[in-house]
Amino acid sequence: MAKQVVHVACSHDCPDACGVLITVEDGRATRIQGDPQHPVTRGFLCAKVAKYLDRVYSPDRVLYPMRRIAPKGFAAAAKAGEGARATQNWQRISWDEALHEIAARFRAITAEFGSEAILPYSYGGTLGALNGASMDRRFFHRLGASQLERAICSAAGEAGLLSVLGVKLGTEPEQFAHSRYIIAWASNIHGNNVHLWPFIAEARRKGAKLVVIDPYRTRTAACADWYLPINPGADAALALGMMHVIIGENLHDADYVARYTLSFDQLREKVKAYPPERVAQWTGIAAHDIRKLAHEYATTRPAVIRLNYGVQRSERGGMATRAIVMLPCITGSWKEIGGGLQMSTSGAFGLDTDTLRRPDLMTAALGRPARTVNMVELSKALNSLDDPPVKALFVYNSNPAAVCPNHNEVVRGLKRADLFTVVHEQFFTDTTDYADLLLPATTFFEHKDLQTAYGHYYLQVSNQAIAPLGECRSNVEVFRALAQLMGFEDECFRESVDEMIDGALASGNPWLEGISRERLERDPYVRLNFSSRLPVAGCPQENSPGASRVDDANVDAANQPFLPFARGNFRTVSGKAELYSEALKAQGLDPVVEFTPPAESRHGAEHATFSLELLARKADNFLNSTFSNQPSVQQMEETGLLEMHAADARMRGIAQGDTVRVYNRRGEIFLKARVDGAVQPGVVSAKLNWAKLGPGFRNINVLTSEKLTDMGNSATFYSVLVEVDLAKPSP
Ligand SMILES: Nc1nc2c(c(=O)[nH]1)N[C@H]1C(S)=C(S)[C@@H](COP(=O)(O)OP(=O)(O)OC[C@H]3O[C@@H](n4cnc5c(=O)[nH]c(N)nc54)[C@H](O)[C@@H]3O)O[C@H]1N2
Ligand SMILES: Nc1nc2c(c(=O)[nH]1)N[C@H]1C(S)=C(S)[C@@H](COP(=O)(O)OP(=O)(O)OC[C@H]3O[C@@H](n4cnc5c(=O)[nH]c(N)nc54)[C@H](O)[C@@H]3O)O[C@H]1N2
Ligand code: SF4
Ligand SMILES: [Mo]
Repeated sequence: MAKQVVHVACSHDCPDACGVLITVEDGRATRIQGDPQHPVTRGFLCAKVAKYLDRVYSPDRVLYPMRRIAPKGFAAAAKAGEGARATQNWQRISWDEALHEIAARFRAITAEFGSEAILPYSYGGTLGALNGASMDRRFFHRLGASQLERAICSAAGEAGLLSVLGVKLGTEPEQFAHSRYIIAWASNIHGNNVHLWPFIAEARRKGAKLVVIDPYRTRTAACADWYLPINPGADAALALGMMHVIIGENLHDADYVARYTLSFDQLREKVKAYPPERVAQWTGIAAHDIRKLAHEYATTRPAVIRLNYGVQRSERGGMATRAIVMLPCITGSWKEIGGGLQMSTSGAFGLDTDTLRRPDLMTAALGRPARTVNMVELSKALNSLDDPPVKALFVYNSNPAAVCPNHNEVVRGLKRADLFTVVHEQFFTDTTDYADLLLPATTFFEHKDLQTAYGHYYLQVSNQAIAPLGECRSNVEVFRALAQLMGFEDECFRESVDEMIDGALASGNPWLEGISRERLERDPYVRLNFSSRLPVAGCPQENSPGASRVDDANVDAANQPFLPFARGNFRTVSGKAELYSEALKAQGLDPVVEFTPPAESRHGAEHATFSLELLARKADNFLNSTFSNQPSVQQMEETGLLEMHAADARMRGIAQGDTVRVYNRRGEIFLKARVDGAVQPGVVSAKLNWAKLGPGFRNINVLTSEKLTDMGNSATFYSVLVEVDLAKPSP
């Protein structure tokens, strides 16, 4: 029997980008395990991906192209009594037929409304560099389709981080083992970033303290040395309060500040307005605790912050991130191994994204950049966008009918009979219920890709382990075939996967020096080459206006700890950590930093009507909406719950297990009350999953809004006010 072990990289939207080994026997995957040789992910997988064979070989996979032969919508499917698959709604067709129909419809729509009436919609189904964003972008650029602003996840935090550092770099996970004080700030480590935990555990064995700042008592909070529940959206106030204490008591690193930061004096003035007593009222954290946190953070060395994206899913999330990122810049903890901060490491990879995505094809096609539609505002785009209206939607790598805010309005748009919707998917998701044409997609077992990471600095080639199931095709192959049918002659549409990987690696980023596809195929865990010199002029580093300076400060021997800002090297315009930003001022924002409570919060105007702050969180065992339909994973995650505090429950006559109605102006959902101490008074929490598997075929996004954040135009999933009533007592 032919048996081999293939190295792949998990491509899910997760900071860890695990090294994975798949045993393949006679063409069938028979075992999945973590690659013990991967220096960060070190041989274990999260619980959901450990069950991945169930996903790949699920009887529920979409395996063939199909055409809808029933009305759009889940109700239609449910009535026919077939649950999620509803195969009687579909007629199997050939790839040829499907692709010809798409090409014909795209041509007709372009002729009548212009090419911008076509909207691509994709996000984090796979983060592989090729299947995430390459041939698809080339295709839509060449077509002249509307551009999608992919801001649903991290854009506010990125804008906040970049406003101070100028680049998305941070402390590498391995260094957390050397930290003595670790703050997990809006960071659900056991749920969303589990491979960081062993490094934290190692640090704690050596005496480090773990502090968790989160309005939800996560598993990580439960095992922290100090858990600080914070009111949602109040993080900027806390960081400002900490800086008030640190600067006020001269606990900052005056030398580092003088050398490497811009406009410290303005920050010093600003933080005077945030004494701990004032900050306590916003954050719900006692003034003496704020003082203690500031002291401990500034004086225990090295101290590191794992900042995750929970903070920035809030109306003022950009400014909150900015405030927190200033902390290691004033304590100078960037100098120390095990110091600094990590939010994202993705800025180090510097692949040649222009070569992968070819934005020049769009300007060539239209003579200008195409209009931009923010993916957070899909409901508005489908229901009210004009000139031209959206007439065709091509969804891949995403499940908007589950993950988009203001679900009811999204569904109203997706139901439009005149909207031509194509969905390329692995499963019969909430979104496929509104597709006219359904195309079968491969999993990361079934195609080759190049994998970066946003939680460490290792690059991997993910090999193809098995042949595609049924007639599944990868994103790259679908858009390559469509380009051919549309008559797009450009050479780039004929490139092979290997040629695309080679092109991505040939960016000139010095940290990729010596890293070729061939080397990655031999050596599955290659760390970026930080021994190489800093980027020099012309290097296509992402968002790095200051990258033209040559500096020797980062010249570490290979495999030495990477200290990106030990001697400055910030990639801002000034080359310093910008505590004052002209760019923010130009946007009408505070150029230093400030705190304003979110409108949808306990300090906002609507609080009189809807008095509870909802955290519409992710599930530890799902990945956004992915996995929520997989029986072996469902067993690990209880859904349909509203977690609330005993005081709020009592006030409403609600007891554990009762059915409650959770509602606001946007919608309502019926959930089961769970009174378990996970949240503080005034806060409730519920988790994301597939809508059609939820009570009343809805999910928590019926309550969330498409309001955008202060920076980055991102989503505000964690700035939501609701009210809760008793609907039906438990029997
Ligand atoms: N198991 C699992 N892993 C995942 C995902 C998943 O769905 N499940 N999703 C993946 C994706 S797409 C991403 S972007 C990353 C995101 O990973 P994280 O950045 O960790 O994102 P969240 O879970 O949104 O938020 C983290 C924590 O912030 C808390 N939080 C909410 N509001 C606030 C606030 O105002 N202040 C503070 N201090 N904390 C707040 C939440 O309760 C949560 O525990 O995880 C990835 N990994
Ligand atoms: N209430 C609430 N809503 C949220 C969030 C939250 O915390 N709370 N989190 C938000 C965040 S951070 C994010 S990133 C978004 C995530 O939004 P999405 O990226 O849409 O997330 P998923 O639900 O994981 O859906 C991805 C889909 O891609 C499919 N897929 C996987 N691989 C491939 C492939 O190779 N090709 C194709 N064609 N399809 C593939 C999967 O089967 C899956 O259905 O959700 C956002 N929505
Ligand atoms: S989802 Fe994250 S933790 Fe799980 S296997 Fe993939 S990369 Fe690793
Ligand atoms: Mo995300």
